[in-house]
Amino acid sequence: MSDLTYRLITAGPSPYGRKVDVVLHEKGIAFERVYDLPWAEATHTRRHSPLEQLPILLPEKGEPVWDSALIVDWLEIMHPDPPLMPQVRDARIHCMRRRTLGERIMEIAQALIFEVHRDPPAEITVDRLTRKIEGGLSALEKLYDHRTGGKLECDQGDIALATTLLCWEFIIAEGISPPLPILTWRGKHRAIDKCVFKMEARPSFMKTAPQAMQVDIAGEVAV
Ligand SMILES: N[C@@H](CCC(=O)N[C@@H](CS)C(=O)NCC(=O)O)C(=O)O
Repeated sequence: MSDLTYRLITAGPSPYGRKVDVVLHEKGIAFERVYDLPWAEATHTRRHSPLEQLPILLPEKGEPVWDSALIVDWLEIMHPDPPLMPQVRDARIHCMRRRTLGERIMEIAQALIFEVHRDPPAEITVDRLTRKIEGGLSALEKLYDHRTGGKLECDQGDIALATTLLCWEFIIAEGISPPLPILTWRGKHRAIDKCVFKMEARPSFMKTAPQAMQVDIAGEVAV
């Protein structure tokens, strides 16, 4: 355990927040979670992030760190042990590719869900976004077929992929997203399934299951 303490501004269902939460757990870093809602009047997010987005990591001393990818990189520099990024060049690049795909398909899925909620959705946009996710998943399947993660049991690529896919499962179960075929991934990609199956059994994933948030009229949140 490190003796530095942190606050993590996050939201119960946020896959980006969960990614950081998992990294903090994997590295054994003490922290306190603060739940927030970025678009509420009383939000804390606006005070700490120029992008008005969570997650935000607040170190005891020093500047807030915002954006999940930057937070994960920052934590890797500040708390290198245990490493979540391979040291050896090829394994490192492999991990960076997997992490980028895992993160981007989450963002594209978010755009797709917004689009299908529009009345009426633009079919051309839905098709394009669906194709991008399909492309991302097949690229990930190929990479996972030849995963060269070095000696690490769990790396940043695995965490990005699993937090994204488990988020899709959660938001479909909660009725936040319709069960779009492209987002119902389980059982369709052998190597991806294997990775997520392994990740969700880790204590860091078991302790950070996504949660629905209740929002009160003043925009304050409780879990
Ligand atoms: N690229 C950002 C995306 C974060 C993000 O989209 N967070 C959502 C909550 S899950 C948010 O704060 N949305 C409010 C907004 O975009 O204004 C990251 O990885 O941290």
